Amino acid sequence: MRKSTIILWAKILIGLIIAIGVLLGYYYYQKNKELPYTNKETIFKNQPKEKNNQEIKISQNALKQWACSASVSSSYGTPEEENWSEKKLIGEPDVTKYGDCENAWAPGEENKGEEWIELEYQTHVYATAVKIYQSYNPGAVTKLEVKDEKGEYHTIWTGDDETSGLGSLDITFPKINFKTNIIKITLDTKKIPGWNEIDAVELVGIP
Ligand SMILES: [Ca+2]
Ligand SMILES: [Ca+2]
Repeated sequence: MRKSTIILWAKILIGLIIAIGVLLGYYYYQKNKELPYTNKETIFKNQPKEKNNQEIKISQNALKQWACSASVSSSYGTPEEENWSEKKLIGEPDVTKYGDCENAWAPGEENKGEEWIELEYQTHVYATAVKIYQSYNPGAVTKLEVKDEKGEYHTIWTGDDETSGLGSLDITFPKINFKTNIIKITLDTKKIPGWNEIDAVELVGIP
């Protein structure tokens, strides 16, 4: 092989190594980048605002989980066309900026009125918080219920959802005396004009 050919191949090889390095760097940057969600805390009405030692201990031992399955009253996405379907509620948030996005769930109609989503999690926990990540026209959540192991629903929170922009509604409450792995969220989609989209829902609790 001529010397000039060897130099050419060496240059191509170095170029390829640099290109792969840049692509890998970009991939890890995207993967580890924090999503720009802001949060709006709402507290169960009987709970004092100051955190006491007991609560701090609870938060340290808490398990954080993302939904592993979901069912809904209706959805814009069909089972074939998964975009905006209930499947988009599963796992951690993946909408990167405020706006209409197929990675979030959207109801079947824009402003029909009452809609609900029900999320299931891997591990049963004594729940202490639920965080609802909303990515488009937030503020329509009206109620949070948790289902006990006998299948009964318990209302944990009702009220005004003041989430704005790309934000999470964080509902914290005292540790409840039964374990749960299913939660149900009710929305009033009439209340907030436009499509009310939810990206993901986190359940926090003690296993
Ligand atoms: Ca609406
Ligand atoms: Ca999502």
